[in-house]
Amino acid sequence: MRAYVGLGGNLGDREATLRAAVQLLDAEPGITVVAVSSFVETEPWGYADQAWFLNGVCAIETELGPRDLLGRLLAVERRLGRIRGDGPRFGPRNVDLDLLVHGDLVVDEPGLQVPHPRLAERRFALAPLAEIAPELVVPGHGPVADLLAGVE
Ligand code: PH2
Ligand code: MG
Ligand code: MG
Repeated sequence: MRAYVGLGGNLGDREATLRAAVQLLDAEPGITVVAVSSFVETEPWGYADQAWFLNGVCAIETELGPRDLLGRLLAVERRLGRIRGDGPRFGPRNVDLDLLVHGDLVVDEPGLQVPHPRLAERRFALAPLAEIAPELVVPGHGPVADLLAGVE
């Protein structure tokens, strides 16, 4: 299945960290990275008092279901030194890997929501997603181009 992973971070060497995240994802059994967007600097969303982020999106081909895939994303975050549970919600982090879209799945369970519940509000995720998948229809939401046009 084709899935899309949001990449972000605003601490440390952001570009090196996002590149390393893509490599580690591609090295995971059952995950092949098939496209990577450009990385762009973005104003912090949700919590203003922090450094600007570097954001991108990669497309992967995977046999994994969403729960297994999410587990791999969190494992890659940990390998890159992400510490969870400290700091404010939406606050600073060196790396954040978000499962944005997974095939045509719609899942709403504790700890697992696909498509990502805030995707439609986030230009920093929609713009790189539209760059690598301009024809994508986000399940339950509509064409990515329409979502991007609708976000302020
Ligand atoms: N991630 C957040 C909160 N705010 N803002 C930007 N610009 N980019 C992000 O990746 C981001 C954010 C929580 O995951
Ligand atoms: Mg996030
Ligand atoms: Mg996250």
